[in-house]
Amino acid sequence: MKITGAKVFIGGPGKNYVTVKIMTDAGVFGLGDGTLNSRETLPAAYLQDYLIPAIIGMDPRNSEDIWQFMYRGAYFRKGPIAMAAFGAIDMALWDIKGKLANMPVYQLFGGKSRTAAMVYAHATGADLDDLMTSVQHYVDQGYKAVRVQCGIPGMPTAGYGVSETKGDVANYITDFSGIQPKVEVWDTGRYMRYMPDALMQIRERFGPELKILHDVHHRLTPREAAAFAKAVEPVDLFWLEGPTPAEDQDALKLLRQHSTVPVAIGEVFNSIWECNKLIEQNLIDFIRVSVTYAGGITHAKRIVDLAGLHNVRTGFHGAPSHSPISMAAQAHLNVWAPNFGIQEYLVLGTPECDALFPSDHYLENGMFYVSDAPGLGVEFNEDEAAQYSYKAGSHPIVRLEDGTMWDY
Ligand code: CS2
Ligand code: MG
Repeated sequence: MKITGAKVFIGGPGKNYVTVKIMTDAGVFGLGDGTLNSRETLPAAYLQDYLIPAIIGMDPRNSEDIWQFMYRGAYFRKGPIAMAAFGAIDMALWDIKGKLANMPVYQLFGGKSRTAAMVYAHATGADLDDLMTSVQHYVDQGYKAVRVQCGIPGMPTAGYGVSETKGDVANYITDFSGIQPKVEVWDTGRYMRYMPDALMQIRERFGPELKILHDVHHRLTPREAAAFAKAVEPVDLFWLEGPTPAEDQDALKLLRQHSTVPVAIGEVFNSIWECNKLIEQNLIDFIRVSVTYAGGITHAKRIVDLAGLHNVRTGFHGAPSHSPISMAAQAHLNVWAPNFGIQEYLVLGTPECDALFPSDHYLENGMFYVSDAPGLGVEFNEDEAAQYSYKAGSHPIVRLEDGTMWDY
């Protein structure tokens, strides 16, 4: 059996999804996602210029060897662009494998460990009142877990994960009005003084059962993160995400010495080499990688297995930039992984998105149910795709009040 060709599409309803379709001489094809938010043309070029020409003629069933070929064969390894491109090919090969076996992909991992995967949604508010309304909206829909972010009084701009406009939960990250990034201004002191009490008010309003998550987005130093974690301990968070800059695997040691707050990190990691110490030294409780920019199912599954050995659970990234294909690949891992934790799920099921990517996967009462169709269980309607193309956009940046660049 041979790979005969592959195509790359960029676009989608309000999105720049990078979708790969791999064709074979057996008539079976596979779909993968290589979307790297606000840098989408780069994995697409890696795919078109280097990977696709090289894999034509290979046996698509040898997905492990093809992964090693892409990774080891590149000589210069890792990085989000390359790993997103590998991820797209790898997902498509697992899709093909499942279709050949006439089984949903989760069966190839070892079957179901649970009936469905708990997901969390993003509640956001320009202020705390607005945030409470947003949390209530998700609770009313049956969500068991909600991430909460709100505007900080006196902060020069809205702050991470917060819309400037009251009640707008949909699009606060990618800005398609141009390539020049919008600048947000950050003030650590105001955040640290305000947020612990705001989180406590949410806990008091919604009671002990709601799983409350909060994302710091890598903005605190190790000492500040330790102090913040101590301050939010009484809130009983499900997790505190990305308290420190992600590159430094030792940065969480201080926090661990001072607090028992569950820590999640990893949406910006693209390989096991960025989180192996964190996992092995028990510096985290949840690993946040995604199958898209952590090299696909083959590599993400290695991370999940390492995490499982050290009692670290999964919490795959599922920001709005992920396409339904990567969410499906993660859904198959979620339903199988013995150490599943939670899934971030924000691929809002708009009619346009469903028309482009028809599938039987579904969300009900805050739980994601995986499709039993062979492969990943997502179709790609190329007639629909014809109306979309790449739109240049930008990702905001963060500066301090004196102009210093900071972590977004
Ligand atoms: C966020 C992301 O989902 C999350 O937890 O941290 O929304 C992140 O801001 C975006 O993926 C950045 O592109
Ligand atoms: Mg995050």
